[in-house]
Amino acid sequence: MFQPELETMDPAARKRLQTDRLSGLVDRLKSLNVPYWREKMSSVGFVTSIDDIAELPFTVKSELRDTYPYGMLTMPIEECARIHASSGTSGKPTVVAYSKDDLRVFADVNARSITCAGARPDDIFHIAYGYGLFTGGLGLHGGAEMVGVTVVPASGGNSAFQAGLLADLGARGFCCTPSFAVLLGERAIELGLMDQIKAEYAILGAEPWSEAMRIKIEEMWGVDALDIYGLSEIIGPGVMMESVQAKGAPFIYDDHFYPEIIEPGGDDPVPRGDYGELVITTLTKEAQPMIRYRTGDVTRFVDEPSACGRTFQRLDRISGRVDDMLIIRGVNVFPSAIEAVVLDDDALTGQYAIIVDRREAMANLEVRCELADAADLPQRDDIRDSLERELNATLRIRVDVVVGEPHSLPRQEVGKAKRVFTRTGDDDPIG
Ligand code: DLL
Repeated sequence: MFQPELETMDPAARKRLQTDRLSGLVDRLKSLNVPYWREKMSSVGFVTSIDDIAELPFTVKSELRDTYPYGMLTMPIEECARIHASSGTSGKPTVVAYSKDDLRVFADVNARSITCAGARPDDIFHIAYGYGLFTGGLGLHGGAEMVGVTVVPASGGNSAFQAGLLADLGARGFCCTPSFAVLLGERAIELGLMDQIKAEYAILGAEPWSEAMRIKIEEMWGVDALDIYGLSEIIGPGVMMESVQAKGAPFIYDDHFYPEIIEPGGDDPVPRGDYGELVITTLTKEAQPMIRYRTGDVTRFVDEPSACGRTFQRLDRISGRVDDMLIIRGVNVFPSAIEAVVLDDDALTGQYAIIVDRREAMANLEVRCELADAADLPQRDDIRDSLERELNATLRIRVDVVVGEPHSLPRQEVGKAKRVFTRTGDDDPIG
């Protein structure tokens, strides 16, 4: 463990720490002479227990846009140490600022996460998340330096070159998006490099992925594939992480990021263990704290102690975003549920695209995938029929499946995988 005392803290002691941190944060925010915080905190009283958090107002993403770029800062921008940003869908990016201490916490939680995956200081660690305004590259990088590994700051893209680096430089661990891990694996196999690659763990996140995808990546690479979650508004990567001993239910580092789960679209908590929207309060962020930030990500609490001894609260891996949930003829469908079925079929590569066909009043769902081996082309119709049956049974709606030839679907070299496309006209949305 990177910070064993903090990571195995007795839950009652951690609750006292959370209360102290929240009450200190609320006092500080109430005393600020910043218009955004004056208004946000105007009706907030003093906090005497972490459970008082339910009385605080929520924060939503549009507030970051409305106060662009620096309206939510609690300190002058000149005193901040770094800025990151995520590209917005409507023009302006979402800007987030870090103080020096925020960067130390950012590095700490990523060092915890890399250690959770089994990293040791003598490892070579390959970072294939984008460096730059995106938090992935620099976030994992700061953590990796704290652990003391030798960092290969490869950044995103250029999969063939990166496969060569992994083979030549001897990385024991690497990190990237799960979709890039598949692309990189395909390249390594095509180039005959897989046998030379000695990686033992992969730290994957920044986009939703399924348990079936984990199995595929673990088999492809011979690694432990572990889920890391985070978002720029809260800090970046390192908000949640799985440990090797406790796959399936990542920890949320709740000494820094306090979680609640509420009804999607509503304001009340769901019963403990039910799925809902993850809401996070930053207990230690200085430059740009977030009070009850509605992440839009769907998960649930998993109240099982972990074999690794860490005592943070655990959550289910993120099933998707509230706004990515497709509603097809009244049935709620998460893209990750489709992914799980597609990946279960060994005849397919695991690449897929979901097309929501809205040309008629009732939306139709089409799933495109591709054969792993051209030798299976004569069986293509049987493979399609069996996948349609599986998808119908799992999702309880009719799905049209198209099985393409090997490599017929586009691969994405950089950024988060786009899996869902909408069809409104006659053009093919995937092009
Ligand atoms: O994606 C930070 C990050 C970098 C996380 C590297 C993990 C690894 P944003 O660009 O702000 O930050 O996007 C955050 O991505 O609200 C989720 O919807 C999604 N997301 C991130 N990690 C996961 C994950 C980074 N492990 C948004 N599983 C979040 C599912 C994830 N979704």
